Order: sequence, then structure tokens, then C-alpha cells
Amino acid sequence: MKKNLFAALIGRPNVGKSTLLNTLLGEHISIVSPKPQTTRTRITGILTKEETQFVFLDTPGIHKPKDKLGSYMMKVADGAAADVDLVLLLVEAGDRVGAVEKELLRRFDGAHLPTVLIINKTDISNAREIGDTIARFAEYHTFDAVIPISAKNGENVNIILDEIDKFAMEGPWFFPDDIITDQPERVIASEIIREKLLNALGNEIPHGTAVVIESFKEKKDLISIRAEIFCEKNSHKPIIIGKNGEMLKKIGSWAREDMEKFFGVKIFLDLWVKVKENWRESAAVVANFGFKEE
Ligand SMILES: Nc1nc2c(ncn2[C@@H]2O[C@H](COP(=O)(O)OP(=O)(O)OP(=O)(O)O)[C@@H](O)[C@H]2O)c(=O)[nH]1
Ligand SMILES: [Mg+2]
Repeated sequence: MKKNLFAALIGRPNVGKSTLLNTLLGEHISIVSPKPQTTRTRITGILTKEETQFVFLDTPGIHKPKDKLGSYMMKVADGAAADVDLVLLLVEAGDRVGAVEKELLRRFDGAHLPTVLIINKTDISNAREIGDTIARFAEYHTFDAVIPISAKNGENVNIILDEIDKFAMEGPWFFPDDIITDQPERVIASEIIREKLLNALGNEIPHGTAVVIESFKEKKDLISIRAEIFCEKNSHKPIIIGKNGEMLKKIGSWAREDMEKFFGVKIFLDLWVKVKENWRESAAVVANFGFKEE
């Protein structure tokens, strides 16, 4: 008997949603960085285990939007909740029930969505902190399950699958059982580059960057990719390129290594840096960069 379950990973920026998705799948499909607001759009991860096909939707962290990109991100997160059978609400050990969580829980309740509380980052907290967090959230809301985990080292992550499998419904699998994401290859490629940018550069610049894949050509044993990195200010361009092009070279070679792992073939990567002022403020440009509303 085949079953399926659609589950959204939702929570504040930086709580570890994308890390958890990657750990669940055993593959790096969603980008991760120490900076909040890393994930910009909805990323689907698919895990087929025994009778059940789990479809996980990773979402941008929920926060108060400051610009057009931010409000796009909020819509994505909200939309994901509307499309799933269950929500995994992520918080960090030590957290209190914040305004964001209260608002989210109100919406999930209104939609009668089963909600599992995931308390992440147990590897950097102690038992008392974890216990206090469980107590605070359990007092505020009745969850279908509460699971403390470490997305980073994998502790307790398998328990999530056992717990949510109870909510899977009899029905078809929507994807072949060997597929792990429905993201187009171009999106994966541009996200890998963005991850390297976020991890290589200082605080202000990366949020103002977007990566556009200009061409993606598959040859016999090689994929040839030309990508443009857009930044918001003229002064950002030399920082991304670095002295003698060192920074861009480093970003390019990290990205290439990850792409070769993911695509399983040699990659030729050609990176260019361009300036488009204040693109985050422009709905048209945000859409043009691939952040399209569905
Ligand atoms: N110590 C520890 N760090 C973690 C854990 N899970 C995630 N992190 C770190 O937390 C940071 C944020 O992780 P992400 O997975 O990008 O968080 P996110 O919730 O997807 O963030 P947004 O996409 O910005 O909303 C990264 O530096 C991760 O390495 C964990 O279980 N333990
Ligand atoms: Mg993320």
C-alpha cells in the first residue's frame, strides 16, 4: 500500500530548516549558511522510504519583510503551509515562544494542520535548556509530537520520520522513488553559487546578491555553465571579485566542487559579476531573477 505525506519545514531564519532537510535526505540540496535569510524560495526534497513517499518543503525563514524580496519570501512560506498535510515547526533549544511562532501556530490551528515541534541544535545546548524549551512550548500549544534533534549531527532525525509517518495517507507517489528534488538543474547550480557567496563574503553584500544562470549546456561528460552574480552597488563588485580575482576564483572553485558532486560530471564554470542597483526593491527585477510568484 503506497502512502504519501507533504510536510513543510517552517520557522524563524537560521533555526536550521535547510540543514534538517539535507540531513533527512542524506544529500545537500538546500543551501545553508550562518547568516539568516539564506533560503529565498521553496525547495522540495523527496524521500521515499518503504511504503511512504515524504515530500518536504523547505521554506524561507519567517520574519518581518523589509523589501520586495522579503515579502516574496513570506508568501512562499505561507503558501507552503497551505499546500501540506503537516508542519514541522523548527525552533532552537533555548528559545522562548516568540511573536513569529505565536502567529504561525494561530494559522496552523486555523487550517487544522497537524504540527510537530522540532527543537534543533541540541548539540550546542544542555538538557535543562532543552527541557525548558519543551515546557514553554508545550504549555503554549498542544503539539502532535515534540522532538529534540541536532540537524547538524543527525541525532534523533530518524525519529521524525517514524513520528510523521503516522500522518501519511494512502495514495500514489507523486515522484519516481529515486528522485530527491524537483528543482531544475539551473536552480541547483545558482543556489550552490549563492551558498558559496554567503559563506565567503562579509555581512552586508551577500543579501544583495542574486545569481542568474545565463547558459547551462550539457555535453558528453561535461556541463558548461555561465553564471552572472548581480550585486546592488558598484562598490560591492571589487569585493566579490577580490584582489587579482582571488575571491571570485575561490567562490568559483568551491561551487564547482559541489556541482561536480551533485551532477556527477565535470563542470566548467564561468562566473561574471554585474551591478544592478537596489534590485531587491523592484518587484519586476525580483521576478526577473527567478523569484516568481506561483
Ligand atoms: N550547532 C548546530 N548548528 C546548526 C544545526 N542546524 C543548523 N545549524 C547551523 O545554523 C545555521 C543556519 O542553518 P540553515 O540550515 O541555513 O538555517 P535555515 O533555518 O534554513 O535558515 P534560513 O534559510 O535563513 O531561514 C548554519 O550555520 C548551520 O550550520 C544544529 O543542529 N546544530
Ligand atoms: Mg534555509
